[in-house]
Amino acid sequence: MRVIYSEDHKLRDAKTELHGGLLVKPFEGPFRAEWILAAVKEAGFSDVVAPRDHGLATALKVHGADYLEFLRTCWDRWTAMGFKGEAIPTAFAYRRSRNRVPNNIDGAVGYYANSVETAISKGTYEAALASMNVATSGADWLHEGNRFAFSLCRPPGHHAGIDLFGGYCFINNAAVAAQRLLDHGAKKVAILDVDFHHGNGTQDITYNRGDIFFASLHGDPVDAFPYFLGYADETGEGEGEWLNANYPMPAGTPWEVWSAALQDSLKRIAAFGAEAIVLSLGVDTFEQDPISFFKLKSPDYIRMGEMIAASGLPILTVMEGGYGVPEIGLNVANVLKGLEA
Ligand code: SP5
Ligand code: ZN
Repeated sequence: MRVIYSEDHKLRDAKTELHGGLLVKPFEGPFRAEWILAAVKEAGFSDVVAPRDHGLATALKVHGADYLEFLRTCWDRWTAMGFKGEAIPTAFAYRRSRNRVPNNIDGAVGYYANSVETAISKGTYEAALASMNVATSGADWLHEGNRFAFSLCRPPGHHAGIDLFGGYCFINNAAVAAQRLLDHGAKKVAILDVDFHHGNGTQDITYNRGDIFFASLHGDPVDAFPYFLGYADETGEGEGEWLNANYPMPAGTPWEVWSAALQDSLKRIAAFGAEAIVLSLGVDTFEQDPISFFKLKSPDYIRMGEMIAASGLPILTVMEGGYGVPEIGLNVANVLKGLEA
């Protein structure tokens, strides 16, 4: 298992997250990648390399050019307004409003946001780019004929849509990596999202595409972030009809129930004829996660890896969420162990 990691994740170190009406220290911070890297090394995965710089060409196939330019310039435009805090939107394109991009950065932040807990801070764009390169470098490792890579992405990506940020995500690392596998010659790729939260950004990007099957196992959106997508009746459109599979599950869901959904998603991936799986791995399904409500235990992550590897496909694991407790490192290492077992 090759591990791809960039120190540049540290450039994303926001001071604020809007939570329960307060600006708190973000749940998503540099400590996460450090805990995960330490645990993965501790578990014997010692082939850790830095990513290559792949530029924006692949990202531009899944994100709008205007959106990437917004991410690049947001912090400077925000500080040029004289604002003292981090960039958090205050006004939105909403039902029955027009969808024109305002010139004013205060308005533009609202236009491009799908949720507002996530502040754009100094260095966010640079860290998001590094995270994307971590993912695409993993895709290249698979393309070179290897079966497994772990892209230790931070910030995460699965809530980032075509032209939307939020949920701690800015560039959709998994979608860009899948695009890179397709550009390398794969005809069909699956993205399997096992993060606790629905991969609304990935679904946005893949919903009408015939070359990517998207499956997401997550907390039911009637009760869980990101609330407005992730229902089981979202099945894809156009060339992507029947190529979107959502598995919403209730509070308290244990491994026995969760793993049945995983088994079903793997059947769908096989039926689709995927040539590779991009695994959007969040370990916020853990029973001790501070913002989630599933009940997976540390040994369950070994079985998760084993079940996914039983697909027989090459697997690029891309880091998404998982918060609060040092066990996130152990849980990630357990998935990697299960994959290679
Ligand atoms: C990548 C990823 O996992 N992003 C998740 C972003 C979630 N942000 C909002 C969380 C709101 C949680 N509120 C539940 C409080 C439970 N006490
Ligand atoms: Zn999550």
